[in-house]
Amino acid sequence: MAELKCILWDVDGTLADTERDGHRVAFNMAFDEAGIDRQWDVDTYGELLAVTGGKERIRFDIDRGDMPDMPYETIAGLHARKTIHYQSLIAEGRIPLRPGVRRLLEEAYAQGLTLGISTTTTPAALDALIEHSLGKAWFDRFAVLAAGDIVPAKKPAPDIYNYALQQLAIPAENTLALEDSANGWKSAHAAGLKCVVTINGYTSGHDFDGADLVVSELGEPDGEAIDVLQNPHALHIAHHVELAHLQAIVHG
Ligand code: XBP
Ligand code: MG
Repeated sequence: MAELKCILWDVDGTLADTERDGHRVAFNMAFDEAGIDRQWDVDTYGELLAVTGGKERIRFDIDRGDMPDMPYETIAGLHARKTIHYQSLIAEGRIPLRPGVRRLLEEAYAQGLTLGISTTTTPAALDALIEHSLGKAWFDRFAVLAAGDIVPAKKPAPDIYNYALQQLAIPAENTLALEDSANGWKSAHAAGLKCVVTINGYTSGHDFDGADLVVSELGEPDGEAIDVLQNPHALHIAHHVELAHLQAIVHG
């Protein structure tokens, strides 16, 4: 029976719904600014989310013939501009945290659990979200910020979770991942972590077969009952996800 010692959080789609009104808009601003005749609409961007990483996503769109070809350096420059636009959008405070995120983070922190970030996103984009949506105090409360290109392979590869676990020196069996997408869940699972999934508009149709719990959101105690889509552990989850539920999942 394992004890829950650590929670590793995905960022985009899990901490906050950043993709549609944040990353997507920022990519389009960068394309427009560079004179590239391409805009990613909401549905197209949903398809493109199958490819993790912004630079990789642009490359994919080029390879399938929907964007003019350009060398890696140009893609990297375009992506750097996209990150600046994203930072500005986040600084405007237009992307709030998802329900229950702050509650669970604060409760876990107060109980002395180790908290970390494990994301595909560029560090500068992560920093903007921490500063403007979570609050600067969280820079010191997360024991690891594992993000972006620090590992060779992005999600669904397990690399970013393995990196975070290595930095923390905490075993996988004592750690739970919070994710929102199939790529994220596969990455956590491949690293040997239990995983709770909070779906969103872009990921509700993904296949999470084998995930430990799939819910519509973490929810607030006074909120509406959450929709439990998959719950093999059949715990007492009716209205919102509590730390005790996460502990019970890791205990097995
Ligand atoms: C989500 C992603 C990222 C973002 C954009 O990652 O796939 O690529 O869409 O990030 P996660 P960058 O859910 O693991 O946080 O443009 O900064 O690469
Ligand atoms: Mg995600």
